[in-house]
Amino acid sequence: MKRRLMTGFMAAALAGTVLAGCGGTKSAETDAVTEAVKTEGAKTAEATEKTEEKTADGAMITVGFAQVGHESDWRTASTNSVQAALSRENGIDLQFVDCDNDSAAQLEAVRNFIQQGVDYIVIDPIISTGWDIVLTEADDAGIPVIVIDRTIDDSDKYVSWVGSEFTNEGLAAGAWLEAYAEKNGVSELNILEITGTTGSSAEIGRTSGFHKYIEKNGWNLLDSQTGDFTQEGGQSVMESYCKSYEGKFNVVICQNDNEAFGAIDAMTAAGVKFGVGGDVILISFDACTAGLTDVLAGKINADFQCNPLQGPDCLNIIKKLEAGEKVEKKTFMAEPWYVAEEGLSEISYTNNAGKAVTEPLVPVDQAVVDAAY
Ligand code: GZL
Repeated sequence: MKRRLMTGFMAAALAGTVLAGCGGTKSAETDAVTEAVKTEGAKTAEATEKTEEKTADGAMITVGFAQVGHESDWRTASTNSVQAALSRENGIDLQFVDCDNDSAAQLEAVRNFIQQGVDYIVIDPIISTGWDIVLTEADDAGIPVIVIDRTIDDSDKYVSWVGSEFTNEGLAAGAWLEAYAEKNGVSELNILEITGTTGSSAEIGRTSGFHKYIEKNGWNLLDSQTGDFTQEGGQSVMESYCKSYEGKFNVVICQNDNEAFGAIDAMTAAGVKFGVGGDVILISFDACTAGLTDVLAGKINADFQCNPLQGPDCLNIIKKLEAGEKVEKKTFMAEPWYVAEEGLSEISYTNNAGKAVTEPLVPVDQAVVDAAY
């Protein structure tokens, strides 16, 4: 749905409505409304000119996309998916801003899109709070906002969100570790955690879900520090852990593959044996191609997918809005759980919606790696 262009006819109708509905003195009211019509008329002329300009360009729809940054393989796949779908061939003029994991820069990018008068704004929010004021500004400007991947938790002034159930990802990881430990006779779990960007819904959900299993089983969480979803972050935290907890840990959980790559480098340098047949169980999230390659090699024991491919969903939502159709407020991506060994074929747990679920575990072979994002 394009922002509605106030035609002369609509402005007159509006003036009629305002006049009939106000009850103030007629003459003052009439003057005020006449002024309003003049202003709307000027806007209409400008907007019409803009539309003609767009028509000359083949009616391109302008979309502003404020992306988290470029911190991980997952992010690269996310950016590529949106840029491939919101393309000029599909009638979209995409204004892309890489916000470099900087929340202030992301708010500024959205405000600039509002100033530019884009037709739609797409946001992958770095953190889940601090959004209501700028979303109100977009709403006042009549610009629909689509949110992808991470969630905005302090405002509902957006038309649609497409992403992952992060708490379920954490619950699934806990359920798998519980079953894996039981099957392999690991009675004591001493866990080191490397979390994602603090305050992102991905970090909040994965932490919340996995910690339910720590509490349920009395597992020993030795330490938890953020790796900010980067390989450098994962490596530096793991280097510190290898010094502080040498010989005391048997589980490392990283909240994305790039942190796991860093942890692998650090544990390898420290002579720690991890993965299949090792002393330390390594768990990760995202299941990008490089992550699944490490699962196939037995370096990562289990990798819980987070699906980055929301580009086609964005395009479909925009097409529906342009056609005046309703869109879903929330859409969850389908996400498999991958494992290095075939010992366990499924996990059962109560998901974040309170539903008892049983979900398959997918053993990784080369075909799975080749099909990864
Ligand atoms: C989760 C996504 C996270 C990924 C990381 O949906 O926002 O951010 O898990 C990425 O790899 O950096």
